[in-house]
Amino acid sequence: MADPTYFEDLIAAARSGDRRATGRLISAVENDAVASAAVLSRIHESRTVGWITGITGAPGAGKSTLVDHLVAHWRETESRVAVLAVDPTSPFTGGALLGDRIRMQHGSADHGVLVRSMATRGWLGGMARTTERVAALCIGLGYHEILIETVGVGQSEVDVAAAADTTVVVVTPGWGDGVQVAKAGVMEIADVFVVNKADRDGSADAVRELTEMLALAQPTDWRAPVVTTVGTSGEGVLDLVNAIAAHREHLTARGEVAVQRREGALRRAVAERLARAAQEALDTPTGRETLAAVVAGDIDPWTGAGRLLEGH
Ligand SMILES: Nc1nc2c(ncn2[C@@H]2O[C@H](COP(=O)(O)OP(=O)(O)O)[C@@H](O)[C@H]2O)c(=O)[nH]1
Ligand SMILES: [Mg+2]
Repeated sequence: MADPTYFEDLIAAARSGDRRATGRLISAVENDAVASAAVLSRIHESRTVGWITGITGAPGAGKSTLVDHLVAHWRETESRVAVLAVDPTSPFTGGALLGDRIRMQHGSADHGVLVRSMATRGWLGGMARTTERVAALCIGLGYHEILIETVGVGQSEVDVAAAADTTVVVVTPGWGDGVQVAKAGVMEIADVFVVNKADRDGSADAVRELTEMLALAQPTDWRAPVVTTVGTSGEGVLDLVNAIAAHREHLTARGEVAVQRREGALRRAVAERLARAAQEALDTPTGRETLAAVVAGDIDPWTGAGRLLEGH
């Protein structure tokens, strides 16, 4: 790994569709701080035509089913697609169900589709950061569409949404949890709303409730459209594709995508370097002494942190 051409060779192979090389790069980015920085600094700014779409919503809402349809749609136009699944409850994580379904549809030799279940524990800063890094890697490797499927409604989803260019929130009819959606800040992160399972009663009510909530929200220059889908039949999927495309055009026209991505990338790089420095400070003899003093109750943690970081 000391060989500087090691990652360059892997990147070149991955760009031409070599799956093993792609897998190795992803593992490096997921598991190792130094390797991650080495890889990501080498793919920076390369032919960035990719778009990152985050799909979030409660377990069972139909996210994976919709992801299948999106992949199928994008493969028809020969786009290279990467699916990153962050859903720990998804059968995909255990049984590779989504991966199997996608491979069944497109053939195991379809090198245009990458399906990856994210490691459940990132090395630093948790899943959200690991996902961001892998998404950035996929962009650099030339994937056109990157889909991040993540479960639930909570801080980690909000974090993952920050890594996405377009965030799709999936709800289902009778989602009496509309208030919870509002509370969890999902209204703010959604660029597109999907009411899936529109074959069930109450989908019109769900659409109305969402539309009313959106009308009350702070006006911005993008109002999230509400799309209805039936995941099992594929009905409405084209509307979803078009809504994602419309949001992409909107952001691109404002010329802010590159700015947002670069700013986000710098913030993450700084945060990672500082987190690593913190770990390294703890691993020194002074760090271990300080830790022992805090554990023994001789000094408080804040004094300990000051001693380590500022040397007093
Ligand atoms: N009736 C109905 N079932 C659906 C629809 N979309 C998905 N499902 C089913 O809902 C279940 C959960 O779907 P899945 O995509 O795994 O949800 P996820 O947990 O959000 O990824 C599966 O049994 C799907 O077949 C839909 O539009 N209507
Ligand atoms: Mg799923």
